Amino acid sequence: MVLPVPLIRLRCGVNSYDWGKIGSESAAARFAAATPSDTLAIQPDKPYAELWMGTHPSNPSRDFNSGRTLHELVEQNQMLLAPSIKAKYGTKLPFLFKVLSINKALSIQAHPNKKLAEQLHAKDSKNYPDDNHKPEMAIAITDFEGLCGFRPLGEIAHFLSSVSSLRKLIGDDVAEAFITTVKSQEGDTSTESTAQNKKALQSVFSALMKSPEAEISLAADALVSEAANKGSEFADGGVESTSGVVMSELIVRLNQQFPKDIGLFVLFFLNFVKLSPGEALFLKADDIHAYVSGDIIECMAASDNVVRAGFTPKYKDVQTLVDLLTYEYAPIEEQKMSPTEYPYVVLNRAAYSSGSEAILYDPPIEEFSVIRTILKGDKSKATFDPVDGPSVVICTGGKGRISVGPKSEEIKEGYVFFVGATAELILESEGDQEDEFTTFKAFCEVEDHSNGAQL
Ligand code: 9C2
Ligand code: ZN
Repeated sequence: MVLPVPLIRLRCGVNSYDWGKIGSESAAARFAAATPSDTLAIQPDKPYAELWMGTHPSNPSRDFNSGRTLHELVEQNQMLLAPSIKAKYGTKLPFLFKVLSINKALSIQAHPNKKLAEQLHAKDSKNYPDDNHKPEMAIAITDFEGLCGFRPLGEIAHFLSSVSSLRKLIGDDVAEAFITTVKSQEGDTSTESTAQNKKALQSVFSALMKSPEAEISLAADALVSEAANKGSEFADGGVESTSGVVMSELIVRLNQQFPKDIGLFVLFFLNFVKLSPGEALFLKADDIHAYVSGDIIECMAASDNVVRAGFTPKYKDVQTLVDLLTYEYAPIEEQKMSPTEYPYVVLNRAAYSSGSEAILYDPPIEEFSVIRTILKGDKSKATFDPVDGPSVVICTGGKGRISVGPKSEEIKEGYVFFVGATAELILESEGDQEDEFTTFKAFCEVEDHSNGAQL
């Protein structure tokens, strides 16, 4: 029997969460609309949040030609996944690949680890649809802002001392106890000291999150006027790591999106981060975060479990969130990724001379890695060594051709392709000197793909 060439153009669905960018402003919507479908005509007033690429049942991708789901295809031709992937993850993609277009803040959230995901799913499958963990990686494709991980504790202590509405909401005693602990542990990096700090952080953060609704509302009014009146003098000028944003402006902006929300106070606890296109963050299970603006590529283990506690009209589960967090704290630099040149690709002469590149984002988990390839000018070509697992490729700009063996197709902004295991993939740019044909390729291999041991 002759097997079909494992290059399948996909049609992918976009969802309409409240926080998505509106109409054609949304890259997620534009990318989805690049592939003709009976069901998607972009409406100018509607938010479009996330394009999903994968086999997750909530929004499954389909073969553009036959209309069959990718899940059906890989179930019926399991060689598309590779035996090692099937043995570990079953007959579905281990990862879910997305494009997010963020107009207003996503919920303050964390994703449960595997064990907790199993428990939550067994208890409440409506709100926790998967029994899987969801470590995730975000790569900016436009300028991006987000909140990510707990700040260094000295910064939180600074805000507790200098922002009167925050201190009042939390209570003087709790705030003072935290400040005293942090000061007494200063400079001590021993395990015991870190454990004490984490405990103090948990107490103060839980106290905040469990504040009664009426008190939050009053304190938020006070906070917003404090911010508006003091401007750049707010919080005694803030802290160094927040220099990329004026805290008072952020508070006023987010209050317009979510008036009187508890999330306004969570800002004092989380690192604020700006990413330029190509910069990336990795969030392991149980890391707190909330994205604020921009367009990103997201890749995650195949799961849609989100524990939310603020900035959202969706279901909140504050107790679960405060219980699951690990209360690790660190400067944001520690959560940023350092992509490296991808070694298992051959660039042709045109690609080399035009400064084209393929870089690898390789998080410390097995379910996925992502390669960003930028091919500049005309006829720049990248030939990727086969990987022993499935890949999904999306083009976010420019145009060119994508080929596997004898099959070669046009690819341009928004086009998405599935590439089966062990296929040699070729990308080639078409265009003018200044054009950049940009693709992101998510893939999974069970063995270590970062040092090439099995290749
Ligand atoms: O889909 C988000 C969606 O949880 N990003 O945000 O709608 O729950 O606020 P809401 C999820 C996305 O993949 C994500 O986890 N950090
Ligand atoms: Zn998330």
